[in-house]
Formats: sequence, structure tokens, C-alpha cells
Amino acid sequence: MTKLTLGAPSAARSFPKDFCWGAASASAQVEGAAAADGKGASIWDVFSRRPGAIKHGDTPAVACDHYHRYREDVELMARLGLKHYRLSIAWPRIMPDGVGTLNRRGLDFYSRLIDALLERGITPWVTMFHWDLPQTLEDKGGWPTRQVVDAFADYADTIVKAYGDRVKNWITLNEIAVFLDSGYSLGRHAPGRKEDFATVHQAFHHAVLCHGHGVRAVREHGGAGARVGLTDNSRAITPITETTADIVAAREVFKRTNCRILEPIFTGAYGPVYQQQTKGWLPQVAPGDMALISAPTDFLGLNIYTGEFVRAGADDQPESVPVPPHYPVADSPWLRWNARALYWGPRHAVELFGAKAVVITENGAGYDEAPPVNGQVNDLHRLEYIRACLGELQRGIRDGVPVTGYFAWSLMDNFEWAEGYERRFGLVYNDFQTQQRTPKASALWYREVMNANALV
Ligand code: BGP
Repeated sequence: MTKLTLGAPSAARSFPKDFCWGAASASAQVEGAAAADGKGASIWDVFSRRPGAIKHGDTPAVACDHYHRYREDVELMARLGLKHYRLSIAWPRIMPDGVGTLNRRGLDFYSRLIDALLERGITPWVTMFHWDLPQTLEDKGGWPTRQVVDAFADYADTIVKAYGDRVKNWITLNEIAVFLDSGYSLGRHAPGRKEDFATVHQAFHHAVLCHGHGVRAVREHGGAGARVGLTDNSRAITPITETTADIVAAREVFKRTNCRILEPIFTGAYGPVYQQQTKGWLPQVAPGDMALISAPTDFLGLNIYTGEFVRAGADDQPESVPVPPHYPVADSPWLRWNARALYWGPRHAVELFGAKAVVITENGAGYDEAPPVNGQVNDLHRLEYIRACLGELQRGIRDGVPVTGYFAWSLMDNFEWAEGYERRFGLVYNDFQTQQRTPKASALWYREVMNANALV
């Protein structure tokens, strides 16, 4: 091979030695097999049948058919050089009614998947809840009712006991703020309800309590070396100028914006920041709740795609800076390019809430992409965005932010909730008619990054 005169550009761009590289997915988005082998209905199965709920009337019934094709998918992951894979367990596959009777065939599926990953040297990271609530629990009132907490405690115990011998990395819940705000307040996501403030905030309390039960289950049954954390979509408030005044302003906004989840979890109280936001309203809390909610975790998972810009305005008051027309966005209009969010999100979480370590559990960009031409999908938009994000993540690590892993969203194009199959986030293109998978340019580039443990 030709020798480079100046050496490889990546030489100075290495990540820490044990940095975890991976890609993420979620059960309802990839598995399909919505009613196979005794699986119960999830709220997404039911909601997606409601006319107009999902773009083009798409449903998660087949998705990537990963339930039947998981072996090929694991082979693909191995070929792409993945070292870690974040998957989620479909609660209604394990407990079709949300409580009680276990579905052996559902339990076996994840057991086979976990074994297949381990055989290929891929470490599974398992999310206990990524939005597919059993419909039976919704029929009894869903997240605003406390029965979900008791049911989740039992479910978490069951899965940690079943897989804890092989799974050492657990994520309790994914993006509480999204599934509750979008699902119970805005009605955009399953189950499509529009409840009042108090109902939604009581649901938040139940969700952070479930996180606490997830942590408890891992501590009780997870065995040696088990690690657990929550995945939050904390909004990564970014100072437009990295000067003390703007940074202080960004910190203020970060605390305010993210307090609903991070304050109870890291401080064990619905404290002043939370009460400022709820104007003094507090959820109903039972004895013991706060201790459970704030049990120490091993890492904080952050899903960061974008971040709002803030500066110090008049009298140093934080001022949000709206993005102008024509600011670069992905095809998801909420996904405005902001690579610096990957620097500031983790840093704020560590400095302001005391997260011990941060794992980026999702980052990526969604586009309505055309099918492969001659076997190629040249997704330079995604590649360049992820590359810029990784550069900022690396800058944070150099500045002492303890970020220990990164998962791209997503391994392959999948059922993107209300966006259906139109919005593609995959490193791998999926043809939903033929289920043919084609690695995009970003996947081939990412393989080299993981392989070199450096930004190449
Ligand atoms: C996150 C979810 C993922 C994924 C991603 C893309 O909020 O955790 O499951 O879907 O967003 O966003 P969307 O599908 O809403 O465009």
C-alpha cells in the first residue's frame, strides 16, 4: 500500500481504550411479528391502526421482520464491525397481558438473540422499555395509573432473572419525556391521549419510579458486573459563544428544561427547579418512592440528535436564540444540525446533575432516502453529521467529560413511530418490500471508525 507522507490523519483522533461503539434499535421498530408466538398487543400495534395516526397508514406489524431474520441481522452487525448492540425487549412478548402469565416463546426469542450476539463477540445492551406498553395495561388507565409501576417491577425482575447471566448492560426506560408528552399530552404517539397537566405529570412520577424498579431489579438479580442507567433525551442546551456568560446562561436553561426527570433521579426530590416549572404542583408520592427513584446508577444514557442555542441576554438573563430560516436540518424538521450538542449535553449532565458517566445511547439523522443504486447509498449528509457529532464528543472527552460509549441510531431503517417507514435513520438501508439490507456509506465509514477506535 502507498505510504502516506504525512501519516494517517486519524493518529491524533483516538477515543479512550475501552470506549464502547455500537448501534441501537428498539423492539417495536424492527421486530415485526406483532402477534407471533403468543405476543400480546402493544399500544403501538393498536394506535397505528387508528386512521391518520401514522404517515401512510404504516404499522409496526412487519417492520424489518427482525424477529424472523435476527440471525442474518447479527451476521450483518458482525460484518459491519459492531462491538455493542442496543436492543429493547417488547414487554407484551414476555407478558402478553402486561402482568401474570409468562410467554415462554417470547422469552426464548430474546435468549436466542442474546446468544447469537455473544457468539459473534457483540455485547448486548438491553433497554427494558422502549415505548411498547402492553395494551392491556393501557386499557386499565396506562401510565397515569400506578398499576403500571407494580406490573413493571415484576416485568423487570423477570427479564433480569432470565438474561442477567449474559446481559451486563441494562437501560431502564427510553426517553420518558417523549413517550409521555407525545403519548399522553399531545396525542401524537401511542396511545394518542390528550390529558391535562396533572395527569401527565403523575405519569412522569410513575415512569421515574419504574426506572427505580429497573435499577433495583438489576442490583438484586443482575449478578456480578451488571451496570444500569436510564436513557433520557435531556435537551442539550448549547451556548452560542463558549464564554463564561453564555455558558452560565446555557447551564441555567439546561437545569430548567431537564429537571422533570434529572432532578428526582439525581437529587431524590422534586426540588426547587421542578416546582418552579410546575408552579408548585407536586405528584402523589408514596413512602419509599424517592429513595427508589434516586438509587445510584452506573451511567446516564443520553439520546442527543440536536440542541437549542442559548446566550446571555440583557442583565445576563438566559435568552434562547431561534434558528433562522434555511438553517440546516435533517428531513425530520426537529432535527436541526448542532454537533456541539454532543459536547454540551454530556458536560451539563455531569456538571449540573452529577452523572458519573455518560453513554450516548442514540445519535443520528433521518432522511427520506432513495433506494440503492448499484448497491450504494451515498448518505453523505448522515455521514458528515455523525462525524461532526463524534468530533464534538471527542472534544468533550478531552476536556474531561466521562463519556464511555456511543450508539448510532439506528442500525437499519425501521418503523419510525408516527413517521412510519418514510423517515430513514439507518446506517443500513432496508427495502421494506424485500427486506433486503444494504449498508450505506455511513455504515462502511462507521466500521472503520470502530475498527480504528478513532475518527477516520
Ligand atoms: C428517539 C427514539 C428512537 C428513534 C429516534 C428518531 O426519540 O428513542 O426510537 O425513533 O428518536 O426519531 P423519530 O422517529 O421520532 O423521527
